Amino acid sequence: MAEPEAPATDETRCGFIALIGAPNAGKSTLINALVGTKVSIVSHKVQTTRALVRGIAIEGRSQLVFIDTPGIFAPRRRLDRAMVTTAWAGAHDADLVGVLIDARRGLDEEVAALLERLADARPARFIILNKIDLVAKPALLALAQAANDRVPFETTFMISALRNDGVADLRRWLATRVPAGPWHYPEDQVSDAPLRQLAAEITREKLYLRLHQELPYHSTVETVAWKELKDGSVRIEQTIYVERESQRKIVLGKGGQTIKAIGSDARREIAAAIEAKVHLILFVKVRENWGDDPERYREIGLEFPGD
Ligand SMILES: Nc1nc2c(ncn2[C@@H]2O[C@H](COP(=O)(O)OP(=O)(O)OP(=O)(O)O)[C@@H](O)[C@H]2O)c(=O)[nH]1
Ligand SMILES: [Mg+2]
Repeated sequence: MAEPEAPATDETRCGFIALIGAPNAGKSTLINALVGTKVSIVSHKVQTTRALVRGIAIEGRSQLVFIDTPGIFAPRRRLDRAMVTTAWAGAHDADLVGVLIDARRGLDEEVAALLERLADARPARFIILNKIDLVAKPALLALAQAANDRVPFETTFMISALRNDGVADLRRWLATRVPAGPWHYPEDQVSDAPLRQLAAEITREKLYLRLHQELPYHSTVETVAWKELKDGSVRIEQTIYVERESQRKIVLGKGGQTIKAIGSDARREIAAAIEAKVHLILFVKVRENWGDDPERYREIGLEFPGD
């Protein structure tokens, strides 16, 4: 009988794994499932993630640093361009790249264009068919074949990020694939985002969930003040920027109802995330063309693209 290979028990591993895909494929949902806690906001709308978000997980002796990226699509506005450029940069800098495909959507034009561009990308690639809870098995197999015909992938996973189905297998596989080396972050760290930024993202998520149509894409949220009070609670002030007075009215809602609801949803979640009582004060300001203001991009964590 062959001797089993001796495990290198004292060898640590650490690597960066970027998840890319079309908007709404479930990248952020998957990162949260892989990490085991919410590090990136999720909504049913497209273009929720705007900048690179890191989530960190430990699997055995391996530290896995996941990079959530904005969805990749044909950009129109300046903000779109910055998001898509950032997503590709995230993929290039990673040790491994996972391409997430919404299995129900399949290989449409947007996904095909993404695969084409990925064909000459350097890092090791694997494919993840997500949302398998919505699709029958034969269709999944056909989709896996079609994607691999376009670009050869190391392996294909079929998962449901929402139901946490197949996520543990993916994490175990990744733990064997990241390079040997020291961990980059302390063992208990799950994210590298500052709390101020996480708090702004949580409020933006609530905006996405409460507001309809295009409005969320014309707004951005910044934490402008953060003060720890004597009683252990935290007073947080945030500004929601919109582009027009009419949008400001919608965010405020009748008698301030909408902003109140957004504020109370956000306050509850921020309090849970930072484990302290939170007083959240929200301002809504009109800033025409904030989408062309370099300072707003810095706050989001994006490079300001030229014309
Ligand atoms: N049914 C089902 N829905 C899912 C699954 N994974 C994610 N979703 C849903 O898909 C929607 C988009 O999820 P996100 O995680 O925000 O997608 P994303 O790829 O990060 O989107 P962007 O940040 O806009 O690029 C949300 O409504 C999720 O609840 C899944 O496995 N099954
Ligand atoms: Mg996202």
